[in-house]
Amino acid sequence: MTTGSPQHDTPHHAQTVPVPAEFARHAHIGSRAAYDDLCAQAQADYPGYWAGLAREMVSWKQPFNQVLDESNAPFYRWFADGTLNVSYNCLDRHVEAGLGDKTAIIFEADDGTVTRHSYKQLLEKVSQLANALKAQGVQKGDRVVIYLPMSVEGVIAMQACARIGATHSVVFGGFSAQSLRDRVEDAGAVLIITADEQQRGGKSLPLKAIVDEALSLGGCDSVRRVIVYRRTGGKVAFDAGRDVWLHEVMAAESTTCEPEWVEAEHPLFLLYTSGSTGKPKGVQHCTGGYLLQAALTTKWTFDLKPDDIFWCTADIGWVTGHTYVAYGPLANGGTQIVFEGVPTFPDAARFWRMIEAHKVTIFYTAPTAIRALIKAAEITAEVHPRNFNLGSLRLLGTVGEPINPAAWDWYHREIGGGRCPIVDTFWQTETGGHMITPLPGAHALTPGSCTLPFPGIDAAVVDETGKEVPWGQGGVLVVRKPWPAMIRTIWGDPERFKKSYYPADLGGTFYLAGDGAIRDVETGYFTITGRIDDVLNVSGHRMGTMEIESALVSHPLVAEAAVVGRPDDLTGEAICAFVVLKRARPSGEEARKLAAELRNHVAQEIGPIAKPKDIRFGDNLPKTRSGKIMRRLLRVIAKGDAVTQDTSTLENPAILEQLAQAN
Ligand code: 6R9
Repeated sequence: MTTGSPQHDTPHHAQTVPVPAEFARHAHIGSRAAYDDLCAQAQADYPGYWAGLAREMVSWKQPFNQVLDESNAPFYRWFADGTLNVSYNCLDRHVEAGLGDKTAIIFEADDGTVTRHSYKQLLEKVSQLANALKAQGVQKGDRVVIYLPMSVEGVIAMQACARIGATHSVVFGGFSAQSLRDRVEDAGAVLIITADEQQRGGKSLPLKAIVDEALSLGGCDSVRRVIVYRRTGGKVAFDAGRDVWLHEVMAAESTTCEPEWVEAEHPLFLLYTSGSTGKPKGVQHCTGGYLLQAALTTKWTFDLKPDDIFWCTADIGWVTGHTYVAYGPLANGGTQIVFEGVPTFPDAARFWRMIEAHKVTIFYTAPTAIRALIKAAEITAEVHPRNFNLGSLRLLGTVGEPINPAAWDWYHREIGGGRCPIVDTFWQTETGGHMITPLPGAHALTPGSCTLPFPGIDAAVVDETGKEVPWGQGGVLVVRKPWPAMIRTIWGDPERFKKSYYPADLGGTFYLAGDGAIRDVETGYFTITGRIDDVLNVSGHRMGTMEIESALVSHPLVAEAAVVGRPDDLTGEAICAFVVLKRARPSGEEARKLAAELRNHVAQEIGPIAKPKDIRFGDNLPKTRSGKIMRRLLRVIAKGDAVTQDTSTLENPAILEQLAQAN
């Protein structure tokens, strides 16, 4: 194990930013004492603490009596004898409470068109699609793959699945046909919901055609239907025996649909994410515990109030778009923005213009977006946020990767006007919701630190044997107690779940997050130092190095490939690939051409997000005498640094010089 993201600069603790008194006065959790009290409650009676919140935040059909079942650890069960429906909790109960006309979603399309859906309208559409799914033969427990752009329809599709107890698996629209096929096959999906095209940054990109290609690759016999949302009206091929239009199947259905009451442990969704081995993992989430934490973290971390306009910029293809677009804000009866486009179209002021236009109060985005917009504002004065009235904002958030203090300062000053707290939320696909994060009314902030665990989360920094290390000393991040929204298993591979997250060398009862961390000597605040496994974080997207290596070696000319990350000012980490060809090492123009071809090949195999930024060719890779690739040396070379480490175990030291040369 190695610790430390290369790109992370140390938080400057001298610059602690206190909680603004005005913010604390109105906050749900309004002081450090209130936070400490919640932690003490969880400490004193762990199941009782979560049970109380589960009764307060979630409407149950059949109330639960069992809270936490640890009998088959680490396959923990929460609230197992209770039944509920997520869509009922997100929609019906607000309509029943008289909030039917409240705006649930303000949608802004790529071209700037704005549409609104009230809770009542959303409920009617979700019910229609739920009925349509049933009419197509989808049953409780069936898997439905959703391959849609950011859209109200995407949220409706997820909610409709939840309404009938179908398990959705959203695949990000940037994934290739091959990646889509792998996920459809692994999930055994019976139906796919897609769109004709997606519209982003003024360009339309095919989705239906990619679905067609994915299904033609074979292995997807489980798929009986494809429902197509007409987004652009672009021409698509239609298989009369398999494909149907979304608007047609919805129009045929009633606007009411009795929710399917499911057990708390019923799988709500699968979401595929990269691990340190080649095959993506289908992270399985449940219904009750997940909903509890989606609702609770949205309320406490974002201090969400009825009048807020909440905007999380994440795509529904990632976990952030699940918990903080599709579920958390709706579970709280909030009003949120759903945005189809990209931050740089028609120009890099899009976010700031939208915040002004919609009077956004809470804004949640990724450090990579902030860094890109800082750069754009430095180059072009017109897109600088100072040109816009961002006075509606009261809270900012970040997620996905460590935020470097310089970007934090800019975000705080230029976007937050120095008055808005920033919640730097650490969590993962597997955790379901925020794990370590400031509560904005309770915690003074340190740029670059995600501060302290969410009340009830037992996070710790330990050494390789599971022993807690003193504050100020780096180690691996673990969670010592199960929590309600945690991953239940890896779909179809319980052994891999156990091995990946509950390794025996840590005692078998600690959840291993896969990140390194260090706690501040004085405050105990956590700083995440980056992944300790072979997972890269590029623009906040998780990419397994092995996945990219397999994609590279599937090219007929490639004999061997090793992929490492190197620090990048904009994307956090950049993908750097070292490649050995089945023929002589190319140079000059030929090398540049081949590198371009390999990049496209990776985009074909996985998706454009996995394209290596840098490809270098060698006659061989640096290996130990026993044949292990020495990635630690490749990381040094990728960075452009001189190798000062001990290379005595290296079989072929001369290769280092060759690989240090860029094409
Ligand atoms: C929600 C999400 C998870 C990985 C995680 C870590 C990194 C996420 C972070 C952060 C530092 C933060 N990460 N939030 N690192 N500070 N606030 O991003 O899920 O896509 O599964 O990625 O992202 O490395 O392990 P996911």
